[in-house]
Amino acid sequence: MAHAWGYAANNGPDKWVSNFPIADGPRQSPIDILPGGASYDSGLKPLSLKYDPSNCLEILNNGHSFQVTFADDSDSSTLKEGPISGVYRLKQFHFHWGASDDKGSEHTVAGTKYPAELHLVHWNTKYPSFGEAASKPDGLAVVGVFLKIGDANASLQKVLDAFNDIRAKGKQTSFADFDPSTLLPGCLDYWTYDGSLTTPPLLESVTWIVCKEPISVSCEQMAKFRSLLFSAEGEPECCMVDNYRPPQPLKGRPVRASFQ
Ligand code: SG4
Ligand code: ZN
Repeated sequence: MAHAWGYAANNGPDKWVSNFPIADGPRQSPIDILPGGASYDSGLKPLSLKYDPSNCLEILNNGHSFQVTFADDSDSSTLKEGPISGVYRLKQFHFHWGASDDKGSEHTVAGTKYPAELHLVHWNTKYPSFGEAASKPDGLAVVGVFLKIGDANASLQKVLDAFNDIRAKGKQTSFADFDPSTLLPGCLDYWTYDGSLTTPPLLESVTWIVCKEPISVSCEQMAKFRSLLFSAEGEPECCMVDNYRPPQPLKGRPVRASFQ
């Protein structure tokens, strides 16, 4: 990999293994979820999500995606139960999306690709910080939500309306008083499996919780995602699209479903 990692031909997912050998590891993400291959586990509890909009801090273009970051110095925005034990704090949420509506999600369902996927990233408070948790097998829990073309999504629009201030890599602006639970589907049935971060350093520390029910996004809203840039101000403009990793080998891992 000649350059920093990215999603282009010369530094994209196929090239990551040269600098990050764990890319070929035993619990990599994302995966293709085969509903028929997932086993219903009656012991899986419903997700308990409690988010405080006052923890919402800022929105940032990091050159790979954009993310909305949260104050994580108290237990006021947390994920509990579901497949995890203990208390996990919300750190940030971000998205992955395609250059066109026929691709963009990281997880797929029996080969079906969605135009985008939302990730809500939480860290296990049995560790002192996100940074420490990120390298532990039970350190992170990411809730994934598919976006499907349909009605415009009013909650998502609040996020997209901040894009004019974060068009280029490295740009950030304050983003206050947003409740991420407004982005969740009505039904919180999920699949869960042990996996990894989907970007370098690809650490195998993520309990993945992928919601069965997608949320809606309009074609116009998808177009707005594609108005962001991978490039920094002053560099040749390069649209932020196709910032997803394709499915990785399951390697015998169980995928469990919270629903029948
Ligand atoms: C995106 O690039 C986020 O912007 C990153 O957030 C995130 O890295 C990365 O995806 C991987 O996360 O849920 N897709 S994922 O596995 O959360 C981390 C930051 O760079 C470490 C903070
Ligand atoms: Zn992600």
